[in-house]
Amino acid sequence: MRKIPALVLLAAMGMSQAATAQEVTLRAVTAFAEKTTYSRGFEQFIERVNAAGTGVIKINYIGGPKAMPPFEVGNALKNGVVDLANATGAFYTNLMPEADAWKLTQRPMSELRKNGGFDYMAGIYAQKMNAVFLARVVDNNPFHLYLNKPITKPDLTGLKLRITPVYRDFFQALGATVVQTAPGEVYTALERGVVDGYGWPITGVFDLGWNEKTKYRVDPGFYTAEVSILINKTTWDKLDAKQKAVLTKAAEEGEAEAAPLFAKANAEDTARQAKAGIQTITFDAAGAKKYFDEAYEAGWAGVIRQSPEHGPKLRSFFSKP
Ligand code: 173
Repeated sequence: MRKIPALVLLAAMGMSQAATAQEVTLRAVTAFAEKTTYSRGFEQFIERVNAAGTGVIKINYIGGPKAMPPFEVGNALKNGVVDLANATGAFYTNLMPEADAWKLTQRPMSELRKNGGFDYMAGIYAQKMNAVFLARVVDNNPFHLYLNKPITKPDLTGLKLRITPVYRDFFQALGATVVQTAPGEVYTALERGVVDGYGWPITGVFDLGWNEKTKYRVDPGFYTAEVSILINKTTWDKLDAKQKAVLTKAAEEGEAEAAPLFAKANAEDTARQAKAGIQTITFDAAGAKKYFDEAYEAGWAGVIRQSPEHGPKLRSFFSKP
């Protein structure tokens, strides 16, 4: 057999090397405290990507609010200061007010991915955030109002409440005064009596010790919390098919798990709150209906006010048929 010249062999080796993309490393931040309820889905995603992505793609987890203020995460993602972010729409309404509408979804993500609602939002993410929406890792997880002063009807007049954009229109519609803070400032605000209560989902009250400073939870819950994994679109477009596949698989797994995972967590934290002495405030049937209906009415009015172009479309995609 003819011997292959050494130079040809070397060139061939070099070519095969060039055809194999290098392992890429992505920088990631979360808008919620590390290892707490609303970062857990993202941390699981990172573990999956890093386990499956050896030699292909790797995530460098920079961390949470200690590394970056929660309301800055959207900007950092958009500008490519980070490649991946775990955040809720309410934290980047400055860039994309429509993102806060995720809280109003009354259909599962699997359905929204088929009915055009997801694709519609994806278009806005591309345009306003330079982002690709990979997965919603929090869903089926209602918000509540937590209080240190009792109420007997759906009237929040005279109460000063800690909010994010999630709760603003609703609590104001019921007469409250509101003050926006990051989650990291809630404990101190309660301790100092700066606020009479706060909005937060049913889970995670124990993560930062708020149970120590919380007397009441108002039922029913309203909306459904959304926390999602985003990737900078410029970064995404540079990835090869193999790298995208690793991210997509981990994203699909995380999104599929969210609803059942929170069904269980919701029940566990409801029981844990009762055990910790947090009392439940409920209204009569008419009061409960008024409270719940006002939440959606004020919520959609807020979205439509901030985005007259997209708000009505989102309402038809997201609302219960
Ligand atoms: O209350 C909040 O900080 C908030 O808006 C939120 C959103 C999703 C999950 C948890 C909290």
